Formats: sequence, C-alpha cells, structure tokens
Amino acid sequence: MTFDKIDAPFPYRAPEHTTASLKETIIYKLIFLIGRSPQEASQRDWLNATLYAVRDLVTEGWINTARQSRDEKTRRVYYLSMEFLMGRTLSNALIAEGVYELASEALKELNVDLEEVLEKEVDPGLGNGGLGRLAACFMDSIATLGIPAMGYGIRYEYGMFQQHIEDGRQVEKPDAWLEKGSCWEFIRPSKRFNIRFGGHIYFEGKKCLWKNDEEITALAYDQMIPGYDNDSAATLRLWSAHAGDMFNLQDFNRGDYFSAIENRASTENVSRVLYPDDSTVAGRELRLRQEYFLVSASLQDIVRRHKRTHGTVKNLADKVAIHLNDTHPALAIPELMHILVDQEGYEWQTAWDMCRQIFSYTCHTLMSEALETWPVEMMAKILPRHLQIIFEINDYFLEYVRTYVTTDDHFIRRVSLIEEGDARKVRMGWLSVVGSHKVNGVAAIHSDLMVTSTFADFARIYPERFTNVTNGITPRRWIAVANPDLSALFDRYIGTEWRRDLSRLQELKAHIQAPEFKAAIPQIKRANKVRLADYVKRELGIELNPDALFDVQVKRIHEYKRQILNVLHIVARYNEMIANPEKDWTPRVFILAGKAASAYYAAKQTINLINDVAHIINHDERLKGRLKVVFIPNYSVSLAQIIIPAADISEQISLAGTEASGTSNMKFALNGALTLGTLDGANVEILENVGEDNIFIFGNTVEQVEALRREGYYPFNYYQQDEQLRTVIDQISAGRFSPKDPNRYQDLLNSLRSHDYYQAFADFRSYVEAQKAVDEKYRNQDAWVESAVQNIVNMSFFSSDRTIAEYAEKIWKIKPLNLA
Ligand code: 26W
Repeated sequence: MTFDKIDAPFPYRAPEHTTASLKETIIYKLIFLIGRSPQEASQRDWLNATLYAVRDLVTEGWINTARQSRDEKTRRVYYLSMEFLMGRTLSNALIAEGVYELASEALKELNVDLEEVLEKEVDPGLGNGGLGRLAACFMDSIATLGIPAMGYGIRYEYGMFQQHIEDGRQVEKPDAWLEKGSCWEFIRPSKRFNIRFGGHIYFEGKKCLWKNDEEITALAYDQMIPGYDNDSAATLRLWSAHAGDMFNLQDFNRGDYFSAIENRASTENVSRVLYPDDSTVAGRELRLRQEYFLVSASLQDIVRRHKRTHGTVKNLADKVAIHLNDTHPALAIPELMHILVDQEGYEWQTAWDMCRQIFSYTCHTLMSEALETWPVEMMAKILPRHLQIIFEINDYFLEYVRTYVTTDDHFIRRVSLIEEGDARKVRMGWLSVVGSHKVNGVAAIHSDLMVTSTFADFARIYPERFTNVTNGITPRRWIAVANPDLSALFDRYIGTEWRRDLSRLQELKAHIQAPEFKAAIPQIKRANKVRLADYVKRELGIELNPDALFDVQVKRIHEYKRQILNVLHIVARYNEMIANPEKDWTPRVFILAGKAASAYYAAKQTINLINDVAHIINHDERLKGRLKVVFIPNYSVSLAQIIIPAADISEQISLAGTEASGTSNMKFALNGALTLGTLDGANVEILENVGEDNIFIFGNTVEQVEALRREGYYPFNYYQQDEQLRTVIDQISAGRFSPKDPNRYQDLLNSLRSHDYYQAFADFRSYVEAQKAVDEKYRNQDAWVESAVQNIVNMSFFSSDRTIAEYAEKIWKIKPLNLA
C-alpha cells in the first residue's frame, strides 16, 4: 500500500491532549529529542521539549493545508520580504492550539513554571522595525484566514544587534540567536537551489546567455505559522546560504584543501547578517547580493512548484501572485523575466504581460534616503543579465511614455529607471512601480502623499495602479498573548470569537457602562504596569510607581520620529516641577526604548541624551519620585509585549508627512492607551475611529509643514521667542545633563537651532500644551477610563485580518481556502 492510497486527511492524527498525556509527551520529547532526563533538565530543555510537543499539534494541519491548496490548484500569493520579525513562537502557538492552560498544568505537575519557560525562548530579531513586524502580523493573519500563501525571507545567522547601554551610550553586540538552538523550524535538505552571481553575458542569435563565475546554494528552512484555532498553518520559508559542493576545484586539485574550503566561508556571508539600517540605504554590495539571493531562490522554488502542480508555466499569471514588501525584493521582476525569456523561451512581450499581472508592491516610506538605488556599475558586475533586462524594460517603458503620455525630456528623465549622472543608478522604486499591477501605501494619508510626491509622475502615467491598504496588527499576539487579563475580560463579556473577528469588539459597547466592566479596565492596566515596573526594577534597578501615568515612546530612534521633542518636553516639565515643587503634579513615568542604526550619529546622540537626562532626573530628590525617565535597552517584540499593555499614553509624534503609517500606535490604542500624536500616518485614521475626545492631537499638519518649508523655516526664531524652549536648550548646551562632558550635545543642538529639519521647535509649544491636557484628563480617572475604553472598542478596523482580506480581494485576487 502506498501513502497515496490513503484517503483519510492524514493517517497520523495528533493527539487530543489531557494534562496527563501532554505531560507524558513533554517528558518523551525531553528524553528522546533533547537527550536529557527530567532530573537534569534546565529551563531551556523544558522549553525545547514543550516546543516539540506543541509543534506536533500544528504539523498535521500544516501538511493538510499545503496539500489542500496543492490539490485544489488554487491561486497562491507569495510574500517576499527581507525581514520577518516573528517574535517568540511558543506562547503564540499554545494559544492558537488552545492548550495554554493544559501546558501550564502539565508543566506545573513537573514542578516547572510555564511563564518562566516562555521567557527562555530567544526572540529571533530578523528585522529592523515596522516593516518586518508588519510581515509577521501578515503571516499570522494569512494563517488564520486560510489564505493560500507562503512567506519567503532570509534566515540570517545574526539578526538585529543586541543593544546594550554603557555610560548612557548604545553599544552593539552580535545576536547569535541560532546558537541556542531553534527547534520550531524544519530543515529541508532537498529544497536547494543554485544562486548565480557575476560573470558576463553573450548572445547566441537572439538568445541571451549568462556565464556566471560564482555560485552558491540556497537551502530552505521552513517555519509553521499556526492559524488561530483552525487546524491550519501557513509556511514561512527562510533561505540560508551554503557553499554546497562548490569549492574551488583548482585549489582542490592542487592539493590545497584548506584554500578550497576557506572560500566557502566567504560565500556563506550572503545570509550571515541582517542589515541594521532602517530608512537609509547603505548601498553596499553584500546587501545587493542578499536581495538577489532571496529573490532567485524564491522564484526558482515558486516556478518549480507551479510546474509540478500544473505541468506548465503558461498559466503562471493565473495561479501566482508575488508581493514585494518594499523595493528590497524588486529584483524579482527582472529575475522572472530572465526565467521566462531565457529559460522558458517566451517572447519578451508575453513575459512582460505575465510579470505585470503577477507582481504587486507596497511602499513603506516617503523618506528619500530610504529609496533604494544601485550603481549601474555594481549591478553590471554582480548581475549582468539582470541589468541588461532592466535596460530593456526601461526602453519599452520610456517608449510607452513618449507615445502615450508626454515627450517632455525633463519628465522622461525623471521617470527613467536609470538615474543619469556621474555614477548612473538603477532606481528600484521606479522598477517596482513599472513592473507591478498595483502599488499601495500603508495608511490613507501616506497613500495620498505617495501619489502627490514620490510617485507623482507615475500616478500620471498609471493613475489606476495606485491604491491604499491601511496597515493592521494581529489581535492574537497583541491582545491574546500580550495582555491575558484584558483577553479574559473580553471573553467574559463577548465570548472568544474576537480573536478571529475583531469587529466583535463592537459588542463590548453594550457593557461599557456596567460598573464591573468599568472597574476592571483600570485594574488590568495597573496590573500590567506592575508587571513592567517589576521588569524595570529587575533589569535596571529603577523603582517605578505604578500609579503614575506611564507615557511611552518605543520605536526605532530616528530624527523624523522626534524622540528629541519628547526629551525637550521632559526637561521643560522637570524645570517646572523644580520651580513649583508644592504644586499637585500628576506623577509621570516617561518610558523610551528603541535601537539606533549603528552608523546613525544623531540617533545615537539622542539615546545618550535620554539617558543623561534620566540620570539627573531620577536622582533628584526634590521631585519626590513624581517624575521618572527610563530608557529600556534592547527593544524587541517580546519587550513590546510587556511595555505596550502597560502604557497610558502612546507617543506618536513624528513630523506630519513622515511616518508612513506606524503600527505600534494601533497596538497601544487596542491595549487602552490614549494616543498623543500628530496628524501623521495611521494616527489620522485612529482619530477617525476613536473620536477627537479620546485622543490628543497636536502640531502642524502636512500642509503647514510644507508651507513652513516653502516660506522658510527658522528654528532660531522659536528658540528666541519661547522662553521655556530656550531655557531647555541652554541647559543642555551648558552641560546641565552631562556635567563631565558639557559639550557633548553641541552638534545636536547646532543642528536643531539652525536647521531642525524635522521641525521639533515648531511643534514644541503645541506639544507642551497637549501634555498639559493629558495631565488634566488623567486627574479625572472616570473620564480617562471612558476614553481608554473608547480606544479599545473602536480598534476593529486595525486588525491585520482586515488588512490581509483587503490585499487578498483588491490586489492578489485570492480567495481563502475552504478549511474543513
Ligand atoms: C534599505 C534600507 C531600508 C530598510 C528598511 C529602507 C527602508 C526600510 C523600511 C521601509 C522602514 C520601515 O520599516 N518602514 C515602516 O514600515 C511600517 C510598516 O508599513 C510603517 O508602519 C512605518 O511607518 C514605516 O516607517
């Protein structure tokens, strides 16, 4: 009997566990997979044993989902991203499989504490920030909705660096996350593809041939992403670079075994380390190689799978959608042309039509320094055939523009895929727009700005191509995992379905006046604040008062996000408190966290300043503990899970027009924090959903920011005219917070006083006023809780399930599987 003949969905059903059986399974895994006895097991061993036991519960549904989508020959989407910030797996999987309590009891019988075990899991930092975390929320929604899809990324050996703070300064340490072992993934030794680099191209008749001079192997590692309570799971496939058998034969034949192997090490660099830059482009060769590595491995895999299922590539565009998470995987466009034209023998036009039906692209930023370009010379060296294809795409495209849009030379030069100049460059954003059928921004205001600024010329050429899909977050991780007490409250009032359908939160509206419900909200918040305060006490030795207002800004440190504005206000408040010590001040704790790109001087200065200010304030006894400032090192997904549920105020204070969307703003509001923000990114839509009484909006609008830029912005005037601001700047300048190194912040201050590109001074006054309104409201706890509740119950729109459903319908044209 062959396995094909078995028609049961799957012959080996995972057990329905009881506490006893789960306990037994964990012990079995411990002994036979980890090789430890229960007597000797460490917390990490218990973690791994539990992970293996829970992994079994997901595997069956995972295999069935893959088989169903193969058998039904459904159209699929492939999500290509250089970053996936998944967070820890165990807690999420326990909740998805509905066995959290069971596992907790089973371990308790073994004298093991589940909460402690969960903390042992490494949090793989395979992303920088928003873009990577969004990809992770999307995978979770894809799995939960049963969308036939797969994610593709890189299995970096070193993820985002670990941030240490020494003497107030950021110090980076490597993140060797794999050294602790990772037992959630499945290595796929048979899924390997050759990735070619370098060499030259030549023509045989019309056929272009690429003779590469370098080759490495991409090896697949699969991760299951469990859907919530649906016996289904999606796949995230991460590629790892291996030298494979490709060592230098000449060296080997000469008997120089060592050199032959030595070469392997440098080849494997391709998947060694994540680029720790967020919103700036380093333009380095290794990054270009990484991007091509992801793209080439994924496309070979996609085409091979498609051929196996359908026996032809003819219907590729009917059955395959490929999504580009920003421009980082944009080489997929010329790579697919290369496959279709050079390998499958298609005519250029046919191949190009297929490409444009297949690809779609999300733009995550408007910052010009984040728009990728690659020097033509570099691309010629590493990917000669792809460069040639891009030139050809450009010829066809510019011909189209000349024929149907305009012959204006300035316009043509602006939209050309090749930026002219001393060193010519390939514009990856332009390539992505030209090669896709849909291009979307990530929040309404961002998508509007996209078509009036960055892509204005393209919106004229292809007006129907541009659209908006506002970001979202998964309620599983950001409520069910991160805020168990709030989850339990929801369950009590509206049942458990909100986890898969966040619109159910509307049903809470019937209960929000119930005294018991009203009382529970601040109790839960306080418990979460205690949890965070314990963490801070343990890790940093700083005592926090859980009855103080927790004011939180956690995100990458970047000038446009204006952590500096936050600091300026903290110092202003400090001064006021010292001047009026007897006033009835609302106690405040300012919490900040985030990493600075290692080469980003201004961002690192900001971290230093936050810590210097924190040091002085936290040691000033005159404040009587009513003001505290903490910078929590090494911000990560798992830290976010502790910090966000404990916030009263969510700082979203970017200069209007610079933050594409933001996603932490959504997580905070859903956890009952009130947003203090500018009219930027998704803050605008949060305002629409929660109403203006339940949010603190301040600062200039996009139009006002632009007007200031146009008419001349003179930060020095604000400095002169605003006494409070001037005092703060002068104090920092005089070394009030860095007495041992009084000139430490001169560069930062000079830049603020003379340029202040992100207009922190212009918004200072209205920010300080808004902060006063925050104090005022917090004094009226009833009103505050009312607003917190309004935030929670009005967040349905921001579920990533809604976001993914929109992508599936509007962009990918994909229907969910009919899960059994
Ligand atoms: C190549 C260097 C580089 C690396 C990362 C350039 C740009 C990026 C990303 C686009 C930066 C990023 O993470 N953008 C964030 O994406 C989130 C998800 O859409 C948004 O919520 C944030 O507003 C946006 O900053």
